[in-house]
Amino acid sequence: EVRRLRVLVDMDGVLADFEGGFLQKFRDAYPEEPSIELQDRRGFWVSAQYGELHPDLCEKAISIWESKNFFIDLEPIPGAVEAVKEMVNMKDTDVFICTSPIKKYNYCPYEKYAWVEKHFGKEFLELMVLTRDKTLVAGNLLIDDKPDISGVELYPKWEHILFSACHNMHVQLRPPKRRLHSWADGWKTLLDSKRQ
Ligand code: UMP
Repeated sequence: EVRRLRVLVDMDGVLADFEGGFLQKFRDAYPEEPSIELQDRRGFWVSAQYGELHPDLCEKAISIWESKNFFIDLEPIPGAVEAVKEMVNMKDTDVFICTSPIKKYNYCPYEKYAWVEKHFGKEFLELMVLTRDKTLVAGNLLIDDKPDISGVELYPKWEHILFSACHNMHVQLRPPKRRLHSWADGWKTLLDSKRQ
């Protein structure tokens, strides 16, 4: 008898380059406004850091990801598509794509499905989990670039692996919390460490 490993993989910042796509579209939409280089990003919330630059910029930042074609146009994170396609085919492994849509729902949820179909294929739509509360989802691992993941379930089933992103590079992890530095980092070893 083998226990299967269930891996939850976040989308924005882990599979899809939200930060890069945002910066490009923000600069195109607001060429006169200041923007934040990726190396200067701090904190998960883009809108909060732009809001600190100037109060008007919070709303302007939000307008970018609320626009049609923002999510579908995101580039994949390097190595992400290859890694997840390989992970899905691994023995005794179940993979789900676990993502929180924004509340302005006219484009985002649709485009998240369309993005997965575009980069992975129709079969992968079966793996989609859209939720604003990832603590409700049971899995062994959650690979996510958001440093603090909380919700109504105080004891989520998963171990959160922090996927490195421009905004979390400087976050000091409290042991035993672990990072995956990129898709070139040892994700297979990480999965094996959770098998028994
Ligand atoms: N998001 C915001 N504000 C920000 C940055 C991101 O609402 O400043 C949204 C975009 C994504 C979601 O839909 O948050 C990220 O969700 P997860 O990566 O936690 O799934």
